[in-house]
Amino acid sequence: MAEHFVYLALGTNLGDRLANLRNALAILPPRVVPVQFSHIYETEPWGYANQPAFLNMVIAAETSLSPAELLVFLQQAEGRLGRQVSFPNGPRLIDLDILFYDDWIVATPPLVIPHPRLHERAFVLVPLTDIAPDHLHPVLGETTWRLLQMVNLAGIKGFAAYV
Ligand code: PH2
Ligand code: MG
Ligand code: MG
Repeated sequence: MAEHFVYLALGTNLGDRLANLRNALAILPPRVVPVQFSHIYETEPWGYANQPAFLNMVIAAETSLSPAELLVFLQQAEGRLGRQVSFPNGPRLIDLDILFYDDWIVATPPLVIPHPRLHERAFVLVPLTDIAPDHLHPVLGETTWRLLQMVNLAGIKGFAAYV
């Protein structure tokens, strides 16, 4: 029984980006079972400008893994999908980040939930608003929709309705 409900962010800016998203969604089950999918957005790189545009999306998923197990599982999935070591905010074949884990607050780096920068990032908040506009951020006490009002939406374009 999958008793936990999580939101995950997917990002990719190398190779066949749409295929990278599809492949990521395909290898998550059965440990992590996607149940809701945002649209897909093409987004200007944030943090380090000199790299290709990203595709970003957000999913909701069910899992029995603990937060620490989920982090390891996602890192292993990134490796199986072919991700090479890069630098912070640098180009990546696939990035799988935990945004929320139920309404838990976890602060044991490298495991920090909610994701510490999600509220600053339009490339996360726009797709998260597709599937969870009323979700309350357990630390900030704001809904996704309210957080979205506070970020700059420049550089975020719709790319595809569905993977
Ligand atoms: N991920 C980063 C750094 N910068 N920029 C965009 N547009 N999308 C991302 O997913 C992204 C980024 C680090 O994980
Ligand atoms: Mg990331
Ligand atoms: Mg990551």
